[in-house]
Amino acid sequence: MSEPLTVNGNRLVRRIEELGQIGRDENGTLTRLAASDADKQGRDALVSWMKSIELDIRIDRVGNLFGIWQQGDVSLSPVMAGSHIDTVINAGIYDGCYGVLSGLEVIETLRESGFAPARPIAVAAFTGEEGVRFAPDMIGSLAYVGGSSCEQALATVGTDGKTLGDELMRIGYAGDMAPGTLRPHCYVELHIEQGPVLEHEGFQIGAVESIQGISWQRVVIEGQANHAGTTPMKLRRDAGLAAARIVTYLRDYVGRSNSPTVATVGTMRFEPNAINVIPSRAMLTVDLRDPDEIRLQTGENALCDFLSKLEKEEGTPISLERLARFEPVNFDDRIVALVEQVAREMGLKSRRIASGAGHDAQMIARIAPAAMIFVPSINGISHSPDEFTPPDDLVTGANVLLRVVSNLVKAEFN
Ligand code: HGY
Ligand code: MN
Ligand code: MN
Repeated sequence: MSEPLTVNGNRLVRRIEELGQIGRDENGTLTRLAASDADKQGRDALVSWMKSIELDIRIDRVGNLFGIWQQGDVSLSPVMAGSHIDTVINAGIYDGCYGVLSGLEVIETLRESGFAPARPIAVAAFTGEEGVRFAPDMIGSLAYVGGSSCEQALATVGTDGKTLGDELMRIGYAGDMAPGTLRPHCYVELHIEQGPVLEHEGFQIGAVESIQGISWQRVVIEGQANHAGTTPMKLRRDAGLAAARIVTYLRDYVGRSNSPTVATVGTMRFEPNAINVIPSRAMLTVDLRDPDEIRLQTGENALCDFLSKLEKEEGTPISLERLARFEPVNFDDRIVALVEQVAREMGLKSRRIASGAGHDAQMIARIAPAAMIFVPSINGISHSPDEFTPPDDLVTGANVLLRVVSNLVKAEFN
């Protein structure tokens, strides 16, 4: 019996590490924000790898990048594997990149093996999944599935005041294809878990069946600048104090709710940001997530009520701006079951798992059967330079993706 087909693990790991070097500063910090110069360099590297295996390269108007292996009946929609190659600030090298490069590796391996798929197979790198520079997160895949208009996405102003459209033009990745033109037959995203469950429980593969809901909001608090030494405490309108009360309120709220709800204040800025001036303004962001939509809404309402109380107590008018809002998503159980079956056939320990992190698959699930495959993250760490998954686990996950994709090429989803 011939050996089962496997990916070229060395080639995959080498490319992950090579891409992981693009976007490092003089201190070795890795940051490849959407539509930045570093993102351009990363995209250029990906395009050159796609060209080396003669993929049909397509770029849509919001910069979503596709490499299509035009095989079989090219009038049929492709089986698609993908993720993103933009990163957070001071990132690790696996989040997103692993799924894109594994999708490329699967196509390259199938092509080298003489496999003749009945339909095309595509690999996708979606624009701005992280949302750090241009909110919301998944801005590219959201436009791709029609969750926002193309114009809306391109007009989005980044944290540096530039628009996504101008920046994509500047880096040469403003394509002409309307987002969504290339619809997938089905979609599978291979990703690191970014959490502690698989490692802690000793599983090699996660068959991801759902993603929790996400709520991102920006809070602006108006106080009054005044002298830190002469202003009595009871006469202050201290935007900094109000901001601090929001952080502790969220921690207390989640603690009391006794639920899997999570809340994060990841950014906070004071004006004028001087040691001896009472902050006249505070800007912060709230990232609230919950697997249950009703509980997520309850959390948002509780925060809103607290802010109304807070602005009266502190005399600091507060405004709220929505940056992102995605409901929880359940993946296609046929593909989830296929991931489990493939893991079983390969003698791998797998479990079904929910994703705490958002992913492009959360958007693609709106237009096509979709699911995800997780591999363990060491110490559950991600969005950090300490993010790590051993090469053997990376290759194992890519071999699961290889078999899942090979099966999906024949699958009919009616
Ligand atoms: O924030 C997230 O969950 C994803 O990493 N963009
Ligand atoms: Mn990701
Ligand atoms: Mn991420």
